[in-house]
Amino acid sequence: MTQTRTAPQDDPAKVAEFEARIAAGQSIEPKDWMPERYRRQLIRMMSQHAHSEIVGMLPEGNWITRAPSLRRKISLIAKVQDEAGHGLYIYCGTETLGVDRAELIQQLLDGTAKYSSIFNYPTLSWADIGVIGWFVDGAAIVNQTVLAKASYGPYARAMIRICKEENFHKRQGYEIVATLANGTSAQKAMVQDAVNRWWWPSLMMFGPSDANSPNTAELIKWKVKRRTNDELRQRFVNLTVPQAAAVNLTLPDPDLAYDTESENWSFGRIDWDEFNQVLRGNGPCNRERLAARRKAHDDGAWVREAASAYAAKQRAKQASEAA
Ligand code: FAQ
Repeated sequence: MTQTRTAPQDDPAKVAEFEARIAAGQSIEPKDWMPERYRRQLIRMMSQHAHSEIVGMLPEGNWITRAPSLRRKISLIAKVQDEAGHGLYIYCGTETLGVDRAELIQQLLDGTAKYSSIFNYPTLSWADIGVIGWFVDGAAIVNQTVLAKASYGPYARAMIRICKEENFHKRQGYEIVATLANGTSAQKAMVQDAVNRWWWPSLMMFGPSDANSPNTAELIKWKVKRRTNDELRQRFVNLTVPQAAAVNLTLPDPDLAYDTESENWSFGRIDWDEFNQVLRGNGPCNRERLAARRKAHDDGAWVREAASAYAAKQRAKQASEAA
């Protein structure tokens, strides 16, 4: 882990005052003074999070037309729509740090910004939609419940609402999984296959191991992160193992074993080479996801132009009425 890097322009007395506020558990708000490095770290993490929500709509959106019943279709549309909303709250939160949303979106479209590795895997069957709700939203809840206590007020408050919605998402996913697991042998095989494919990428969502996480020490020090990547990954494993057993599905890890001393489920080695490949843009769907976002952005240009023209017209009208 790297040492805390303080930008040269930061006044040490102000940094000390800021860190005393953090230590006292106070929330940092947009107009409060903050070290430049804190601001940059938040922009990095929050914008990556917002991008993840937006790109995360794609694997599931792929199944809206093929959901097996009207009820499933309604919940999936609502879920995907919620994810757009989460992206918007977090982009708004990021803008409170003085950065323009258009700039952040451009970084995503240019391929210079990261988004969660998990969304670079394909959704091959309907069971994948259940398993995404169970694993991916389950992992997001573990991560974001803790972020709801982050030191930066706008981010923490966005997480409270988002976590409430993620709980519905997880339930709809687990319900699909439980239904398929209790279904025909073909349905059970389909859901087991989805579990096998999504388990390891879901563990990678929590980020590199603590020993290889350059940002964790600084973010923990400033109480943006309240738990390390490995701590949250372990919590997710501990919660998920009994959920898999309850629906008679197996997790694809022969090394899973309960350790009575630590009361944790120990698990096998994560394939970090695969993780790093996905981060470098070489996952199964990286190119497809970016191409889809670029197309959506281009197709939506007329909406942005119309909205700007309408806003300009309203401003002109208000100005002429005030004159
Ligand atoms: N994928 O030093 P660390 C969701 C990057 S939302 C890609 O450990 P940090 C909802 C990391 O950015 C899912 N990149 O970094 C949903 C850094 O790169 P940089 C997203 C990753 O920030 C459900 C480098 O590796 N959630 O699922 C990943 O301390 C269903 C070194 O890593 C959030 O973003 C990864 N998995 O910890 C939507 C939560 N892991 O910038 C649709 C907020 C690490 O230095 C359907 N974020 N990297 O070039 C966080 O909690 C943290 O930022 C971590 C990473 C834990 C993701």
